[in-house]
Amino acid sequence: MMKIYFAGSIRGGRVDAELYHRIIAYIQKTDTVLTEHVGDLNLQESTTDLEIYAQDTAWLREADLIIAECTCPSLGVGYELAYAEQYEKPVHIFYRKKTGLSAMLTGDPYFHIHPYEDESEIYPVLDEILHR
Ligand code: 6IA
Repeated sequence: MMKIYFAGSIRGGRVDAELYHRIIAYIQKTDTVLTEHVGDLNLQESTTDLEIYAQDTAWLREADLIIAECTCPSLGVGYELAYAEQYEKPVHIFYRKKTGLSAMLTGDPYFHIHPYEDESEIYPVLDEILHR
């Protein structure tokens, strides 16, 4: 069982929260998701930003790999991806082709980037990433 850090926008906007929820549930069929709250449809303010930062960076260091959905731009997710690269964790990024993605991600050959048109394309790629 791998420990997966799933990254998705929170304060950047919750338009894709349901999509995050479905991706997380799919990963959880075989693996552990450290960041289940990212797909929580009723996310509540519960702790301080200082604690969030300390917990999330600890989870990033603990994770076997990072999976991010980057269609909705998020400063926090961008920060997490750079942090994961510093710790040499494999990073897989999904985004909807029509919205485009920051050149700071597409231009960094370290990242595995998976553009898609339809959500159904995500799941077979996840199967490969998770060695199913
Ligand atoms: O800049 P953003 O908020 O969009 O950053 C989103 C990313 O930062 C996610 O991938 C999370 O891992 C992390 N993150 C941001 N906020 C939180 C949070 N609570 N709890 C855990 N991880 C977070 C924020 C409280 C919320 C109700 C606003």
